[in-house]
Amino acid sequence: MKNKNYPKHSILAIAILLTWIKTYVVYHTSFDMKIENVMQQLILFMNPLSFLLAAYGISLFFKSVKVRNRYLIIMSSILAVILYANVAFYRFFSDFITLPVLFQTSNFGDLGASAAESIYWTDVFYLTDVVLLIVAMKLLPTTKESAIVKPAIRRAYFVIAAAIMFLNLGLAETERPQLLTRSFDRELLVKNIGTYNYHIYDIYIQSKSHAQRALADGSELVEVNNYVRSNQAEPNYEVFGTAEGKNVIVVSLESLQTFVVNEEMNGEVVTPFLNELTKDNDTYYFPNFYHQTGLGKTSDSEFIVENGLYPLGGGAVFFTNSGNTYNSMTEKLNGKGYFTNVMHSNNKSFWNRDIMYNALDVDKFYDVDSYEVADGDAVNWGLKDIPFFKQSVEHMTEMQKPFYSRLITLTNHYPFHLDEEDQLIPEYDSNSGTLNRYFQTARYMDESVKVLFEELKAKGLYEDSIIVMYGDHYGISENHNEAMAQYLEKEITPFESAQLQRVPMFIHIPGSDQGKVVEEVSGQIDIRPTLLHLLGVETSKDMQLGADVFSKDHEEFVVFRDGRFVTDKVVYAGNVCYDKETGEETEAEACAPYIERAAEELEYSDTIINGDLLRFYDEKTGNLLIDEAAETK
Ligand code: GP9
Ligand code: MN
Repeated sequence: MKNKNYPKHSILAIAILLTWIKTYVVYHTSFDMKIENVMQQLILFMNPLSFLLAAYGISLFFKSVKVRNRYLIIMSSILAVILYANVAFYRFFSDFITLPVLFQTSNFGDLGASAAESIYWTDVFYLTDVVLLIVAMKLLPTTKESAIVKPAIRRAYFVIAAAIMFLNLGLAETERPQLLTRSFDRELLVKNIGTYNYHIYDIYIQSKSHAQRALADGSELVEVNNYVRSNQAEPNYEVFGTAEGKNVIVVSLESLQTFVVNEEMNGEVVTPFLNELTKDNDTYYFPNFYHQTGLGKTSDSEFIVENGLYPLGGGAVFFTNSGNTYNSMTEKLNGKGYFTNVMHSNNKSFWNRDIMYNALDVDKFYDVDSYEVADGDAVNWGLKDIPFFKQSVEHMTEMQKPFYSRLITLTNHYPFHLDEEDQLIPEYDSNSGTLNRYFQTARYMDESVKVLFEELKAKGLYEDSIIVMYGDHYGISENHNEAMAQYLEKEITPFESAQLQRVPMFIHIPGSDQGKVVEEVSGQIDIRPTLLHLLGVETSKDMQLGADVFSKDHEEFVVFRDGRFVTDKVVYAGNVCYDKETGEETEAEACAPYIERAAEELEYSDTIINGDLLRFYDEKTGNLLIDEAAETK
């Protein structure tokens, strides 16, 4: 055969094509990825390409044909192993590999046992591309000439690889905005940027937090500890322990904001059941309660509630710091003999929950696989809230008592679609379809909460439980300000935007007869100490930043993740100080003392998380586990 019929680098093209096609086939045959439209299919198809071009393209730097070929074979083998490792892992865990999982020794028991069962002899097919590549090398005529290409050509090659990568990222960004800043879900990442790029991204995120962790030696805790101890709020012993020994049911109300509670939309009551609760004898209702989440949305709210710390400013802490030591509310309740669990009918890797819940010490995660999703029972992001609550209560009947269950709802989620039979009120009539539908889904959420209460009563669980419910974060973003202004009949200033971050919070203690509307300005960060104190659990040694809302020491000062804050007198937003009463701009001095404190609080929280400092803290004794040298540093 004559050499010149073949371009010098046919073998490179063959290597790329083989692995590309194999990867795409594996996506479809070995992983269960939901592809919803042609665009997603296209992204899935193209996503291995940019990485393969770059990885195999390194061969263009080798002079010798032999070395180049060897490189291609080694690279193709490495990629085959990586992909196959994911396939085997997925068979058992229905998840893609992420670094912390490999470092979590507790997983290894499972891994070892499952490895054997997850491997079949037919798996040799995962090496098809490597084998074909070797065959192709044998068949193609070998050339004696140098394999090296002109730098200009090489440059052009890598420019094309980069261009494909940006095209891929661009398409992914239109399909799923903020994918890389927020992470969301491993499945979404793999679907959008591809397995290989996903691993690089994972290594980047994990090594960043590992580096920060390595730099910390615990000495930072001295200052943080002083701050936390000096802001400590003594429990109010009239309320302390009033729910001791009860089952704890904490419900995350997806995207529910306070502006719909006790309000109407075109004459329709939006949340009739919750409205009743606000006046109920057994319910504390908090109308001036704010969410404090960042990019991690629902997961951030979970993080706050569990740890009494702020989430991180960049990225979802559930992803970036899932390997940390925490002293979660779950861990404390485990210590009190509770069976702790989370119930959420979604893919378990969403928000990295499956990994993070290990760090939070959750006994069991009832994910989508614990639910039956019958035809017509799913909308938006998954199982509708009513069947979700029904099945969750069913699970509760079988739980060891007392239990602590966190239930995460899903139906009232952007883009707020509902099946016709679930639309209990008409849409609103603004120029924002999102806001228009929001009232309907909020109404559905209200109905579902009513069902939750009914089911708990029917199953005899109600009397022995305390039910805490909170809105996880806003549902209507500032993109809908115009429509929002129409509904509220006022202009949406930065002051109003901050006030729209109010989410409802309810603490319902059956038979308590203590219910009232608590006007105190408070936030999600206060839930942990408040709830633990109601359960009669001390928190005086805990490294948490919130305070018990029933305590006389509770300060009316809520810091948002982005530095805005609210007190009983002022709202600080858009670098402007507003009078809380009038919403008018007021003199800067009124906010000045708090600006620094808000920054300080966020910084202390970040320091704890980034440095993984709770590993240097003994929450039983309150001792700092650091040597004196570090302490005086
Ligand atoms: C996903 C659900 C919604 O499992 O919790 O997440 P969100 O988008 O609201 O953060
Ligand atoms: Mn949410």
